[in-house]
Amino acid sequence: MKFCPILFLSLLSSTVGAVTMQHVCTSQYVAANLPANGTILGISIDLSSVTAGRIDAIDGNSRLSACDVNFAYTHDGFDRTNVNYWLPSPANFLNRYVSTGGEGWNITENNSSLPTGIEYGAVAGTTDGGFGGFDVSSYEVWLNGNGSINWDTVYMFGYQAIDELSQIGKFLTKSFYNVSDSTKVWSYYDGCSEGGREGWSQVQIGSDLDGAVIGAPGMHFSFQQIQHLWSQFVEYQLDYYPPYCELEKIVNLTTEGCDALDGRVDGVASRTDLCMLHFNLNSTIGKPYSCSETAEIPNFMPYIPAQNGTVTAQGVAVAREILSGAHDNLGRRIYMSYQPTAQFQDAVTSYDTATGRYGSYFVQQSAQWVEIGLNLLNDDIGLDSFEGVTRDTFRDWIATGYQRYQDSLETTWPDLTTWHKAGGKVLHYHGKSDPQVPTSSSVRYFESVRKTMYPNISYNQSISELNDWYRLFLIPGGAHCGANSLQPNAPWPETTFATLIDWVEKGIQPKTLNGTVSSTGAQEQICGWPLRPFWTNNGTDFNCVYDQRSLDTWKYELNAFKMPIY
Ligand SMILES: *[C@@H]1O[C@H](CO)[C@@H](O)[C@H](O)[C@H]1NC(C)=O
Ligand SMILES: *[C@@H]1O[C@H](CO)[C@@H](O)[C@H](O)[C@H]1NC(C)=O
Ligand SMILES: *[C@@H]1O[C@H](CO)[C@@H](O)[C@H](O)[C@H]1NC(C)=O
Ligand SMILES: *[C@@H]1O[C@H](CO)[C@@H](O)[C@H](O)[C@H]1NC(C)=O
Ligand SMILES: *[C@@H]1O[C@H](CO)[C@@H](O)[C@H](O)[C@H]1NC(C)=O
Ligand SMILES: *[C@@H]1O[C@H](CO)[C@@H](O)[C@H](O)[C@H]1NC(C)=O
Ligand SMILES: *[C@@H]1O[C@H](CO)[C@@H](O)[C@H](O)[C@H]1NC(C)=O
Ligand SMILES: *[C@@H]1O[C@H](CO)[C@@H](O)[C@H](O)[C@H]1NC(C)=O
Ligand SMILES: *[C@@H]1O[C@H](CO)[C@@H](O)[C@H](O)[C@H]1NC(C)=O
Ligand SMILES: *[C@@H]1O[C@H](CO)[C@@H](O)[C@H](O)[C@H]1NC(C)=O
Ligand SMILES: *[C@@H]1O[C@H](CO)[C@@H](O)[C@H](O)[C@H]1NC(C)=O
Ligand SMILES: *[C@@H]1O[C@H](CO)[C@@H](O)[C@H](O)[C@H]1NC(C)=O
Ligand SMILES: [Ca+2]
Repeated sequence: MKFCPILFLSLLSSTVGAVTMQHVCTSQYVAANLPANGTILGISIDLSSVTAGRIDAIDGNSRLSACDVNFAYTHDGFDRTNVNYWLPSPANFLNRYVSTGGEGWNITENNSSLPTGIEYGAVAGTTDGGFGGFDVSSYEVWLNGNGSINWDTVYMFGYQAIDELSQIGKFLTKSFYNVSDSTKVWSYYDGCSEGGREGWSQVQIGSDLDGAVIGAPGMHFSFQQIQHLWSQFVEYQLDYYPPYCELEKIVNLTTEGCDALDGRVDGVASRTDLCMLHFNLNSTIGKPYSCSETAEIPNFMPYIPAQNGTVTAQGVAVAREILSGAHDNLGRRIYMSYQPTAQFQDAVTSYDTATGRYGSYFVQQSAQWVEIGLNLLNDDIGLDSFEGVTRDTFRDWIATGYQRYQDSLETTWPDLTTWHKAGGKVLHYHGKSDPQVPTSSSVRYFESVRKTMYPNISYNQSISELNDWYRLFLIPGGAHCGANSLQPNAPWPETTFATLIDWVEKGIQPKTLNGTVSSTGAQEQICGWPLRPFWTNNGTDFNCVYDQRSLDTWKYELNAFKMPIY
């Protein structure tokens, strides 16, 4: 017995059987439940930094309350990393812990990623990576004052900070709720985009987690950053800067033209692979377009005026070259591109109000990558011109990044034996119309893991072995880490964390994913790779089919490189 009955009753008024938040959500109680210095390699927690505050209703929902815990730790007295954990009330705690990640150059999304944990009775955590606060992006501290790379930043961003977040978080979770040694605390990771790359980093280092939900991972890091610049470079080479509306019209017409290829006319092009095989972009030439004006989104999208016109052959040539993907001067393939029906977001052009002309617009993150990550420019304005750049430069930029960051950011290690042997599960998803991370990069990695880990058995057998612990789902019509405004009838999986929990804790294998249609709220199933969705009986019967010719469209030989690219 932990409590004598009289003390028990006096402590608890309404929630009989559980300790209340008031009792445990204090900085003293939290500090007493943190790992002592040296328990986790190299980590010393600054106990004077611990704060704990109650959040009584998350997003206005009084069922969801949490203890908001913040503190800092150092590595043997050097540097300083801040972490933030939300802990569910003892009554709602379900023996779970989850680490979350960031996006872009950020390792965190602040506390916006934490409610998902609370909803499922999990302690949820996020870290600032040691970069100087939750409002500091990694790129701000990438370089030392003398211009050399700050490898502490790179490795913390690459994988170390999330691993430490998990280790401290799991310790705190057990200790805070008095979980007995014989009771398991299930531990997870959940993240998308850069957060998806961070998830793979944890799986690849064999982190001691039970499962990971990984969305649209920005893995193949050196390729991914340079890929963002490819669309702009195409416009530069073809010397045509299409109004964004023209490109969006091409996307809409592609979706329309490919809608029926999946066997159901519903405004969703669920089979971008068949689209690639059968749709001729030239059919969009001459079609009228018009758009209203769009406000600037700083660092992301320029101001776009109201515009109208007809799709031009030049616009189609730009679209075709973007979709064909980066090639070097000899025509050898450098990387894969987005699927047809993905918005041409990287190709957005800036509008000069003085001249009324469109020109190039550099995606800030990737311009910064060339400037800071590759450290190749001698000024501090970032990449803002392609003067002197050729297709071979693209290959060389990638080769430089690949070599420099192979063990920190590339995140494509294909041998997951440690993770697999420990029983870890991975639920990996990726929107089929993702305009920021090529969907095929997820397929490429899945296939690399399959071939690396199961080289000696048949294809079907290897898929079945792999699917016991790693499943990939391509989301029809899905955009980057969310539903697609251009295909509102497409499903988006809203319950991936719940699905992973069921898989890990109850052994329920997710053969398909639950998706919610944004326009209607209807539920639809999403097929697991390599099966593809196909409707028969005039769009009434849903099937997940095997289609070799379609599967072949997802495979690319990156023959501009002599190194293996996983
Ligand atoms: C752990 O180390 C930190 C930083 O060196 C120090 O501030 C703190 O007092 C130490 N904690 C304990 C319990 O010794
Ligand atoms: C979440 O973090 C922001 C700062 O990023 C803060 O203003 C806000 O109060 C926090 N929300 C809660 C519920 O703690
Ligand atoms: C996190 O919150 C801080 C304010 O505390 C804000 O400056 C910063 O932009 C936020 N970062 C993200 C990624 O939302
Ligand atoms: C990254 O963090 C910075 C600083 O907190 C913030 O201004 C920016 O919006 C964040 N970017 C993304 C993509 O979240
Ligand atoms: C650059 O600065 C870093 C951090 O201060 C230091 O460790 C490194 O030795 C310096 N490198 C050179 C070449 O001065
Ligand atoms: C854990 O045990 C301690 C000591 O018995 C007690 O004070 C505390 O309330 C317990 N915490 C929880 C969450 O049950
Ligand atoms: C593309 O389709 C979307 C969704 O139907 C619509 O909102 C948008 O205006 C269309 N864009 C163009 C350029 O026609
Ligand atoms: C598309 O049209 C261009 C001329 O505008 C032509 O050169 C090209 O061969 C056509 N492509 C296809 C696939 O029809
Ligand atoms: C097209 O845009 C011009 C201004 O650029 C405007 O005068 C004209 O009315 C617009 N036409 C249509 C059909 O929207
Ligand atoms: C595959 O077969 C080769 C040759 O028989 C053997 O050397 C290798 O260990 C096998 N690999 C695995 C992963 O079983
Ligand atoms: C998926 O949806 C079905 C109903 O369509 C439901 O029974 C099931 O609980 C859902 N699974 C998850 C993990 O949400
Ligand atoms: C097929 O379904 C569409 C609606 O999705 C309907 O308009 C059409 O009449 C159906 N065709 C047949 C042959 O039933
Ligand atoms: Ca369709």
